[in-house]
Amino acid sequence: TSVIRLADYRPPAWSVEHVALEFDLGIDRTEVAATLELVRQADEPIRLNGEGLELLSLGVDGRTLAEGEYILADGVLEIAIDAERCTVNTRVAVHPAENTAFEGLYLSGSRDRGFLLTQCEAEGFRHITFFPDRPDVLSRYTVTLRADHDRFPVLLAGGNPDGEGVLADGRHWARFVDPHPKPSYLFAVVAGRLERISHDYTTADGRAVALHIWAEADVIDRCDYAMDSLIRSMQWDERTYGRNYDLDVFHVVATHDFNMGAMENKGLNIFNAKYLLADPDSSTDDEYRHVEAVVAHEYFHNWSGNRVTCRDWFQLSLKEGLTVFREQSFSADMNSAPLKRIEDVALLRRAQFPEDAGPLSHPVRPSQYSEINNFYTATVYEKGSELVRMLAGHLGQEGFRKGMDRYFERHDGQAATIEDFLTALGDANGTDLSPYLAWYGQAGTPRLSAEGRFDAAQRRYRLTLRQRTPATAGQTAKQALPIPVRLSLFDQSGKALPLRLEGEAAAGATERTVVLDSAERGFVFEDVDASPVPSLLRGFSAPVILECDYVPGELAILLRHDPDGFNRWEAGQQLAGLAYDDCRDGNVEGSALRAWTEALTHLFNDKGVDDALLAELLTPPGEIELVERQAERDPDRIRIARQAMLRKLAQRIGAEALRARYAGLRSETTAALDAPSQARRQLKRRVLDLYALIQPGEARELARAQYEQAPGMTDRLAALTTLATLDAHAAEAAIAHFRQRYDGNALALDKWFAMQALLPGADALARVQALEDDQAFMLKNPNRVQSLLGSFARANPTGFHRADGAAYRWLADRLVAVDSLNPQVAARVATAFNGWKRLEPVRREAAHAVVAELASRKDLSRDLTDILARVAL
Ligand code: HT7
Ligand code: ZN
Repeated sequence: TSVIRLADYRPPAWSVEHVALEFDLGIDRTEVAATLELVRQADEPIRLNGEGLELLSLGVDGRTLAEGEYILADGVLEIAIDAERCTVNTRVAVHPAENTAFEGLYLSGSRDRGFLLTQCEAEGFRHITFFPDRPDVLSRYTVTLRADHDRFPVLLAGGNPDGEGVLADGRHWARFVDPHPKPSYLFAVVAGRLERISHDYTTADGRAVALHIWAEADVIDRCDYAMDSLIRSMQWDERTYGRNYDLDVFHVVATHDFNMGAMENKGLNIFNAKYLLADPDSSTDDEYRHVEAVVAHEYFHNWSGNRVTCRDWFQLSLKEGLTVFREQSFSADMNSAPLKRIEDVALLRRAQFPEDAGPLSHPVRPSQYSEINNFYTATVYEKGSELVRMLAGHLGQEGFRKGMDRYFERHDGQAATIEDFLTALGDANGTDLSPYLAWYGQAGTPRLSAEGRFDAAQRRYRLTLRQRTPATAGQTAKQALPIPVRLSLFDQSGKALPLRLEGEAAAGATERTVVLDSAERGFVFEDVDASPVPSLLRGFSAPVILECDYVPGELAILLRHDPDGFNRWEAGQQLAGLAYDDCRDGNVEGSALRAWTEALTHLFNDKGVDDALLAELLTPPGEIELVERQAERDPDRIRIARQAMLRKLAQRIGAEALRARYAGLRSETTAALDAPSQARRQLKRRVLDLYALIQPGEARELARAQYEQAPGMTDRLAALTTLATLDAHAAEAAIAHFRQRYDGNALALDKWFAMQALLPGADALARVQALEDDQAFMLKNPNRVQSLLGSFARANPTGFHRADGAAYRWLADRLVAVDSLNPQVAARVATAFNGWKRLEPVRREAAHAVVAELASRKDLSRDLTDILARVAL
C-alpha cells in the first residue's frame, strides 16, 4: 500500500472557489450533480478524487468531455487543461443502501424507516462526488436537495436555508448556502423522517440562531440534556474565548449507525446516539457527562477546526488536541475540576500510554500514514490535548487567551499548521514556543526521574530531574523535551513550604513550575529545615511517567494532606502501585500495602473527604495500567494480585464499616443528577464492590435489592455488574430481566452486551460467543460490535488473553467478517492485538500465530491491513 508523507506536502494545484451540489436522493440510488469553479494555482492538470462513483457525465465550461479527454484511474479523475479558470460539471450515481462502511452517503436504520446521512471526515467526500478531497481546499457551498416528500420530509445541509418548495410527483426541494469557505470533510446532508426539539439562541454579538436537535421519533424525548449542554457550550465559548456562532441555524442529528463519536460538520453536527441521547432510565451518570463533553467538543470545533482548519491530515491534532483541551476546560468548569483531571489522566494512562509503548506508537504529528482513518488515536487526541495544556500553562490564563485570539484572527478562513499555532501563541506573548514543537514530532512517553537530597547543614534541598524517552516503533533516537514540572514541598506534618530557589531574593508561593529542558538539571531550594516530601508534576503538568523513589510513608503524607484533589489522588495511585508490587511478589505484609490500606482506611473514616474523591481514591490503577508493573505479562496473575490488594483494603476498613457506609448511601430513591447525588452513587458502588470481596453472600443480597429498587440506570447497571461479577450463573435471572426490560432500547442493550463481555475469566469467550446468537446482536452496527467484540478484546484482559489462544482465533475470524462490512470499525477493534509482544511466552506464541496469519491475508481492507502490518512487526 502507498504511504503519504508529511515531507511531500505540496499546496493544491487548483483551488475551488465555489461548489454547487444537487442531490436527487434515493435509498438505492442517489444522483449527485456538481459544478466546481476551479482556479489554477500551479502548472498541473486538474486532479479530482472519486471512489466508488458511477460517472454519468463530465463537462468542462459547458462542453461534454469524450472518453479520451480525461483519465480516470486509481480513484483520481485527471483533466488536462490550459485555462487559468474553468467550470467542471460532473454527474454521478451512488448507492446509499449498499454502503455498509458508513463513509460518504449512507442509510441509517431500516430501508423503510431509516434516514440518509453523510460522513466525510477524513476522505468520505470523494465517495459522494469528484473533488480535490483535501482539507486545504476551502470552498463556498450551495447545496440543493430533492427527494420524495413522504419518504424524506426533512432535508438538511450545512449553511443557512436558502429556499424550499414542492416539485411534481410528490417530491420537494430545499437549498442551503454556506457563506463560510470550508474543506470538503465538513460537508454534510441528512434526509428522512426525523423529529426535532428547538431553542432560540442569541449569541453574545447579537445573532439570532435557531438551534435544532433532530432524532427519530422514538428517541426525540431523550434530547433535552444535549440541548442544555449545547447552550452551555455556546455561552462558555463566548465567555472564555470570545467566540460566537456564525450561522443563522445550527442542526444536530442523532444516528445509531456511526463509526465514531460524533462529527463537527459545519452547521450540521452528526452524533452517534450514544453521545447525544440521555435519560435517567437508560443512561448512567458517566454517560450524561459524556453527552455534555461530546456536544461541547463538536460545538467548539466550529472555531478550532472549522473556521481555522488543518492544512493536511498530519496536522490533525491542531484541531483535535486543541478541541479536546477546550472541552476538558469546559467540563472542568461545569463540574469538579479535580475530578475531571483525574478522569482525563486515567484515560490517558489507560489508552494513550499503552498505544505509545507498542507497535502502533506514533508522534502527535505523525510523519507518514497509509490510512488516515487509523490516526484518530488517543495520541492525536489525548496526548495532543496535554501538549496544548503545557502551552497554556506556560503562557498563563491571560497569555493563552491573547494567543488564541491571535491564532483565530490570523488564520480565520485558512488551513493552518501546528507551527502556525505555536507561532501565533508565541507572537501574541512576545515569546518563542518553538522548543515545544519537539513534543509534536517525538513519539513515546518520557520517563521523568526525580531524586531529592536534603542538606541539613546548608538547610538546602536539591532536586535533580532527569528525562529519557525509550525508543518507539520506527523512532529510536530521542531528544530532550521541555517538561514543565509544577511542584510543592511538604514538611512531615503535611504543611506546604514557601519556595525559594537558589539565587532568588525572597521566598514566594508554595507551588511553582520549573522546566526541565535538558537531559538533567538540578534545582536547589533554600531555607529548608527538614527533609521535605516533594509533590511533583502537580495537576499532571506534563504527559510523562514519573519515576521517584518515594518511600510509602511519604506518599501516605501526600495522600492525606495534599490540598490539591488531583495530586492527592495521584499520591494514592503511586502508593497503590507499590502496594500492588507487594501483592504481586506475595508480600502480604509489605510496608506499601500496609501504608496504602491504612491511609485509605483513615480517609474512609474521615467525614471531611468528599464522596466523589473518596470513590476515586478507593479505585487503584486498573488491570490494563498494571501490566506495566509486570515483566512477564500474565493477565490472570495481574488480576489475582489486584484483587488481593483490594481484599486487604476491604479487610482493613472492615465489614462493619463498609456495611454501615453502604447503608448510609443506600437511602437514595431518585436518580437526581446533582453532583452530590452522583458522588453518592459512585461511592456506593465502590463500597459494595469492596464489601463483596469479604462478604460475598451478603453483598449479593444487597446488590439484588439495589438492582430491583434502583431509581435509575447508574444504580441498576452497577448492581447488575456486581451481581454478575460475583457469580454470573446466580445473576442469570437479573441479566435476563434487564434484557427484556430494555428490549428495543439500543443504547441500553449496548451496555448489557458490554457488561457481560467484560466479566473476567476464561469462560468469558463462551459467554461472548453465546451473546452473538442474541437476536439483537449484529455485525453491521458499530456500537454493537464495539460493545461486544470491542469491550471483550480491548478491556477484558483475563477473558481475551486466554492462555490457549482461543479468543485470539475467534477475534481474527470475526475481524474478517466485520472488515467486509466496515473497515474502519474492524481496524479499531484489531488494535486489541497491540500489546501481544510483551505477553508471557505461551500467550505470546498463540497471539503471534494469529496476528501473523491475519497479516498475511491479501483480501482485507486497507484500514485493517495497515493496523495488522504495524502490529505484526
Ligand atoms: N472529527 C471527528 C472525526 C470523525 C471521524 C474520523 C474518521 C472516520 C469517521 C469519523 N467520524 C468522526 C470527530 C471529532 O470530533 O473529533
Ligand atoms: Zn474532534
